[in-house]
Amino acid sequence: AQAGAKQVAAAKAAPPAKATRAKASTAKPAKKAGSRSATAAVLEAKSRADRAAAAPPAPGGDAKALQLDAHRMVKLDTELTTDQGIGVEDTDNTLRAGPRGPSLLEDFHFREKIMRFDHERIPERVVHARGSGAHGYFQPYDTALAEYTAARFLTDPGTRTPVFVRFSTVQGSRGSTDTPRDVRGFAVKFYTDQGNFDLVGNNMPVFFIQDGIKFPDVVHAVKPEPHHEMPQAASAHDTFWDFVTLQPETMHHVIWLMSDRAIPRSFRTMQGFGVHTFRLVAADGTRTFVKFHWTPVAGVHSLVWDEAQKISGKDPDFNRRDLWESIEAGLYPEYELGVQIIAESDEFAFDDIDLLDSTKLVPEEVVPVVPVGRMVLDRNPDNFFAETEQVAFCVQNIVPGIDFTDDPLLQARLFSYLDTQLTRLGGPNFAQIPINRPLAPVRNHQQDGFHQDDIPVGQANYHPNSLGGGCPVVPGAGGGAFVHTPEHVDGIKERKRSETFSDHYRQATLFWNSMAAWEKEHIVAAYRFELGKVAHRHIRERMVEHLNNIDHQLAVAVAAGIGVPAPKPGRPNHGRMSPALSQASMPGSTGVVGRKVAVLVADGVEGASVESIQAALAEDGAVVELLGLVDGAVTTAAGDALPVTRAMNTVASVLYDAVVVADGEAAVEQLVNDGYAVHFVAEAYKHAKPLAVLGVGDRLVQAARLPVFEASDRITAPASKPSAGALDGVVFLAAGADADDTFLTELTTAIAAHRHYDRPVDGIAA
Ligand code: HDD
Repeated sequence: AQAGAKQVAAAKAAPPAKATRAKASTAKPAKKAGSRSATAAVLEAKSRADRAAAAPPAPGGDAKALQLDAHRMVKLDTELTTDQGIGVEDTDNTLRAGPRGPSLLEDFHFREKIMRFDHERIPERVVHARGSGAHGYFQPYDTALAEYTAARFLTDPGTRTPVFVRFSTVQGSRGSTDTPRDVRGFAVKFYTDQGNFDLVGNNMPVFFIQDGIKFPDVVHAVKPEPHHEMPQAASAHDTFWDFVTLQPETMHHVIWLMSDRAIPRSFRTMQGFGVHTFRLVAADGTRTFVKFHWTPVAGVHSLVWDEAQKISGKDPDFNRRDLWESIEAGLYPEYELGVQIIAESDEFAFDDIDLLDSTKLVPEEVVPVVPVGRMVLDRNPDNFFAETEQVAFCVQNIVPGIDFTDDPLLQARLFSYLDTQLTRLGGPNFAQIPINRPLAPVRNHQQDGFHQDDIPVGQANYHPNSLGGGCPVVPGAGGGAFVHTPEHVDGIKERKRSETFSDHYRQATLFWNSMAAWEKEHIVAAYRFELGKVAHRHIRERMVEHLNNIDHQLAVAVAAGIGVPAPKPGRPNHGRMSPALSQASMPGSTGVVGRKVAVLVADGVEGASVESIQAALAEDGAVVELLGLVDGAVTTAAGDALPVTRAMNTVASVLYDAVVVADGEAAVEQLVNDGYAVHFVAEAYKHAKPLAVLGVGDRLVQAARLPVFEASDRITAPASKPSAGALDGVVFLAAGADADDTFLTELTTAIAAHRHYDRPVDGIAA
């Protein structure tokens, strides 16, 4: 693990590499094709050109990309055909009896084109319908896990296993927004040389329910209500809170849902968890329990709720765009895989934790998370539908060296994922869809069904056979096959929950106790918001009773916001904490990489300070955009043209991580007189974002009536600025001064800290 940690440090120190794989559209145009066979040649050449343009393949890492090559359809420099490969004469006019006459049934091109269009949609996922995917690779740091598992992809540091990851929201439909208060899916498909391993996790380490038979109930309750199909992408409604208040096992997950974990800033800045306890199985058959954790190197960062709601309107694709643009810019999202390893003999060693109960976590302070490898997402899909929509994650997909446990939630999932793909992807051959195809060879006697894409050759389609040479041969335990862990099973057949699953509050209390003050404030506000949308008073009251079992102060604070009488003191708080549960414990190590900074400019701006800040931040990996009152360019005080990235009114402060207000008398005067600019600054401040105020730019900050100017020294002497921390993330540069190293360090420190929640924000008009 130590060696692993060193490698992480080295990897972090290295600057992010640029995307190397050439896109199809950048391949050199080939000679114009004159016939069908020439078209095929062009396609083949394109595919080759793509491959040639790609970086020298890393061992294993690009294997999936090469496999997908065979399926890529490149349209550049080709001619339009029907699905049968027949050249099309005209695709703009139907075949008619005269220019004004009736259309003819004979028009096979028209009928095929419309038929294909009519059937473009497939059923969306019943949950996790909205998602975004990316390709990448996983590489273990060292061989440390070999003691515990026979899974080669986890133990051979020389192998980069290709992965496809899909992040998702749970409640909303495919066309909903990226930033509701919701759990996020974090599903990873490892294309290992021993077959596909799917780790289908979430960004929270626990789940709502303990037994999968309750999954339809919790999903029905949270989804839009059946009579009017409202609300979309929200849990703030009666049926959800009716269900959870009647099913107290949900309480631990619900408090996570009320925390900022439910509104991640980016897929790059959220954790992932396998949730269940799985098993690792060593080559000699030794078994241990394991819990999987993904930790983003960029830290765990979230939005604030007001901001999240506004983003839903300003840019519903906020997280999706961020993932796509980061990868295009070569700022590859990266996550460290960590494991909590628990000896089988310790199964019952934990006070009030049953390892088979997915509503419980094992605190890191009790069992440390050992880093074992890293995952880098370095390539966007070529086609959303073909890859991100058609990828089929199945919890049942595991490889030798990993095994399941008897967690009743996990056991139910083993059925559900395979089953749901039949409807979603139209038949049993979905594993043949390119994105789902394993890299390991597939040979068996499964056959036929809708969309069979392979052509099985030979007479024998059964086992045992002699007509097909006895093939495929069953490799058996000694031949590297998956062998289910031998386990003694003994019990009475009954529908009964274990007594060890019966505590529903103590870990919710642990979570609450572990939060920083600002996290607690956000949790109280979230409960108030959600319950404030619940029309039935008895449901609100029931929830306050549950909260009282978690923490009395929490219950009182929530009750005061939702018109429910404060409860009498309930169960005493056990006082235990797990500091690792707080987001504050995971600031990340990548500084300002990938942070989006808006610089507000107008004609008359002091160009020098803007340009040096722009260059310095870009150098550190931030994405800097100059926002003008209109698009085009502004003229600096020195008379130069400074191009702006876009007009301010096409975006909003909620789409940025930090704001810089430029210097320049004339420029600032225009900004002060522009309501949108004033609002931009006020809103960014309210959302606890870092602000840099250059020279007379402080007038815009004053116009926004930010409390940072209540202290008179801050108004009169911004040049004698104290440290960034002392001003809660607001840094000043004196008029006409150079953006020197001290200033830039203050600014980058403030941006790297992400948010400055300790600042006063009451009464900010934004
Ligand atoms: Fe599930 C999708 C995560 C419990 C049934 N689930 C789905 C996805 C994720 C999760 C990330 C989206 C995969 C993708 O991107 O395609 N689900 C979880 C986690 C759970 C969990 C972390 C608890 C630990 N799920 C769960 C249960 C059941 C399901 C208990 C049913 C008994 N989940 C499904 C599903 C979905 C699904 C209906 C919908 C689409 C799909 O599978 O492919 O089968």
